[in-house]
Amino acid sequence: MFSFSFPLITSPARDNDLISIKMEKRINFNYPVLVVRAKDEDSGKNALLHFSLKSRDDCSNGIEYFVIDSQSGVISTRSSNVNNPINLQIKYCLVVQVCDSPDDGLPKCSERKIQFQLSQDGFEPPLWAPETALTFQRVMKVVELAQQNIVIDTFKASIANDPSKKVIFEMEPFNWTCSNVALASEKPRIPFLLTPDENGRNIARLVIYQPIDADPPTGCTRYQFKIRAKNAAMEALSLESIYEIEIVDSNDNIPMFNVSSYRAQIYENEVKDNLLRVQAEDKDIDPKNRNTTYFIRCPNDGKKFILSIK
Ligand SMILES: [Ca+2]
Ligand SMILES: [Ca+2]
Ligand SMILES: [Ca+2]
Repeated sequence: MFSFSFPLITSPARDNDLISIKMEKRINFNYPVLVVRAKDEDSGKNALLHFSLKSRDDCSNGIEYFVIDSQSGVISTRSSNVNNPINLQIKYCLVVQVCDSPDDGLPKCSERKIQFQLSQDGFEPPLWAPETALTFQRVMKVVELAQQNIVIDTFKASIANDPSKKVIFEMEPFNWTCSNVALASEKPRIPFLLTPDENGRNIARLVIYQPIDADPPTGCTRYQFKIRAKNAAMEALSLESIYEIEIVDSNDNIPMFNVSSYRAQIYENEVKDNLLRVQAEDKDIDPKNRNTTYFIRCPNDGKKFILSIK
């Protein structure tokens, strides 16, 4: 028995139609999206059809994400794509080839170019609430001695404005200005924490959970974070914005003399310029918090000594 007829793909019936496929549940791996049907006028083995996917220059972006069952013609998402999820914004293109399996000679084949797009309600990245979007446009100023456990900002996001769809929030420091240069490449101690809402709403709060230090040797004056909102149903559907915090210096350091006591000698009745030089340092970073003035505290002897600032 010879193979006379070419197999014919009957569904989809035409090339290039854009097929819209609605997903019933979350897009995962091994999820069937489409069935390709074909017929062959021959009988027996000559009508036994095999489906496969082909990569073609004009239509290749789907092959990474989908597989076809050679017998049933079912196209499903690839099982290895956990980290490479299907994107609902993209039109995928696949070239399906169907071949018969003749006893003699080469198989007869035909092809169909299939374009499709997947959609599912709620299967989108989250969106920031308008008031949250605004918080990313400014620099948040936090005072160094700010109280712990206070909320410094609130982030709110939702998926297609549907509060029943869950959003997960994350914070990742990626840039900072700290006085210890050795720490420049190393992540400093971050005194902030992003906490989820106790009632499960799609809100996260940025709180101060450790004392903040702006001063040397280890303090930091600026932090930049990536604030990320992820669709809990598929975390790869995420939204990311940059949030910046500037620390405003507080006067939390007293000036310190660089030695614990000073000693000078002077002869009786001698008058001397530059009897002793003292120096104190203040670790605060804001000049107005480190501005140091000197006094002589002992009032009787003080009349005999004059302090000059140089
Ligand atoms: Ca400090
Ligand atoms: Ca000070
Ligand atoms: Ca300070």
